[in-house]
Amino acid sequence: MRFVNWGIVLLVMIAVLVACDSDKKAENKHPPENEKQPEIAIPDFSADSAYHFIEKQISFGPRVPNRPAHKACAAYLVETLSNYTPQVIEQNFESTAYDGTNLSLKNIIASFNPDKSKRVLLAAHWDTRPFADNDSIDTDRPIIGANDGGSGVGVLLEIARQLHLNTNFDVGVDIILFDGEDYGVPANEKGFRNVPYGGFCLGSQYWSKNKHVPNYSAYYGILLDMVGARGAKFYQEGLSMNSAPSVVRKVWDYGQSLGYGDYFISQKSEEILDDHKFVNQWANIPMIDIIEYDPSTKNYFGKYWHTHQDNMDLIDKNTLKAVGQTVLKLVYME
Ligand code: AHN
Ligand code: ZN
Repeated sequence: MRFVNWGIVLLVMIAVLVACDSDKKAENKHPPENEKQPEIAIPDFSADSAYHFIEKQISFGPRVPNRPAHKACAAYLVETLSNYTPQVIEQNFESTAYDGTNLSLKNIIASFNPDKSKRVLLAAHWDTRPFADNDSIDTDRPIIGANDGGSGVGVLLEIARQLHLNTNFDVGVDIILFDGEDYGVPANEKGFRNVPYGGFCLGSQYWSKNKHVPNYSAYYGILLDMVGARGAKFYQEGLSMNSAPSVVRKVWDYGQSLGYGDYFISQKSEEILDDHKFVNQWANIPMIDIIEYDPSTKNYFGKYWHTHQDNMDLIDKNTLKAVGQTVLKLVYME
């Protein structure tokens, strides 16, 4: 009689059983289209609330660094975020503006699920431009920045409120409000040609070299910039597509599937210098930029951009809802 190694027979049987079982698990992870997916409750983003958060910011006046309104608004932002999480950090620093002015700046960071290692970073700039360089009148007066400054922060404050009310999300979330984004060299200004990055994005440059937590990293990041104007269109921005194409596709897919296809346009746009550049290239965190883009205007943003028209009249709750609900879905699905 031939020798049978029962040990090997047993091992083969176990291997077959294990393989069958993991096949089943794989099936469960990807149910066929017609099978119902387990429902994940995604909270309703309140555009009314986001709108209120924008009104509140502009009630302080232009949030121009070194001015009292900037300081008062920072206190309001810290206090508001502290209602939603105990983890709020104020990162104070000094930076030199393009014209040599010393600026006292503050990045504000609010964290949710601080112990989770898988993290999503959501950001916007909270400062506003010191001049209306694209306007035809009062060009040296600061803009109120309802959209450019106010809108991204308004959406993020409402997301923070939802994260506090509905804790059934698995990922860690860090909300960073960058300062000193919009203190760049005025358009038509002939001097200052050698200023790095035109003097824009001072807060994200500082944070990318001095993260609030040593060795901090995130799975990916999303920057919101000018996300509240009536009829805004969001194209797939060049640097975002080069550094985090899968994140861009996921966001645009969610946006379109939620019915916001008029806002999320599946076409690539020019590369735009914005805070995500430094998060990508200096902090090595893949970050996309959801930013209004209008290929028909010469500066690619709306006609209101860096003018006194950037006020509450421009803000549309439907635009805030489209962006806010899409980003909120992303967080709860991670
Ligand atoms: C520049 O103006 C070079 N980039 C757009 C960044 C920005 C300014 N976003 C809002 N204001
Ligand atoms: Zn701006």
